[in-house]
Amino acid sequence: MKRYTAKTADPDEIVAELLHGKGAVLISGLFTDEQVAEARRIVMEYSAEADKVTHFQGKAAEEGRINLQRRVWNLLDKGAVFSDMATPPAIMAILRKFLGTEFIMGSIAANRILPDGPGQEPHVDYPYWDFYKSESHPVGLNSSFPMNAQVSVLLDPFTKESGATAYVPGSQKELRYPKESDNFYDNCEQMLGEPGDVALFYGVAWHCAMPNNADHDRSAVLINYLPKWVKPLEDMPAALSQEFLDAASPDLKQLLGFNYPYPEILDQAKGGNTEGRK
Ligand SMILES: O=C(O)CCC(=O)C(=O)O
Ligand SMILES: [Fe+2]
Repeated sequence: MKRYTAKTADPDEIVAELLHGKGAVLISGLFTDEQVAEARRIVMEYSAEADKVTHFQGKAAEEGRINLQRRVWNLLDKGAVFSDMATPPAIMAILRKFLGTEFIMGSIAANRILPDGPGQEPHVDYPYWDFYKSESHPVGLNSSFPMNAQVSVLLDPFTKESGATAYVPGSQKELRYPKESDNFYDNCEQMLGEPGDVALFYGVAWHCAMPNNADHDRSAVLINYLPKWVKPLEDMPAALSQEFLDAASPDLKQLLGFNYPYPEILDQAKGGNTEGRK
């Protein structure tokens, strides 16, 4: 996986790497230690109990260990630091090229895997996440243009031992769900990094969290980005207060879909409503 800093993260080079190269890059230096510590503190607090829906549990569900993988959803509501994590200028510049200038956010959640916690099953991410039912998607759909970008902001050391996200380099070039014969575990690399690093990847690359065999937690903020016309996974505007929405920065308003507010009742629209919701 190629490594960049905010200064060296050239958008054209990274877009090419996501589409035609390995499908994932690492970018360091986008957040301060204080921001990372604050985000981690909030994630730990909200995940003290295991009660939230999570995905791609694989064998862990059968083994009854799903309580060792925990989610915290709707992070924008849980601390101002997450608004900053969603909109670093270097990421915004790359994603404007990758997903189109008016791209949106589909979800911002944390994934915490406790010591001895299980890995996930290899998968692809939203909106392709149920591509094992490929017939439920349009005929001929392929990964030549992206309908997804994933950011993981690492909150703990991501090492082999702690279960850093694994992915198969190049697998983003063919859109399909991974299967047994792909020998995922023989062909994968891991997204190794330090707290505060960002792993940016094209979520059609086959990937999964790996088991946490370290003696510490392994958490990350997972942000899903989409082109403006893909239906987001989390209904963030509905889950946030009017006060939050009114105070949101222009970048955040874009990510929340205010710049492209469809569907609308066009019978009642006063024409050209591209300025956001009331
Ligand atoms: O936490 C990780 O390492 C990856 C999580 C992931 O891929 C997902 O939940 O979709
Ligand atoms: Fe995923």
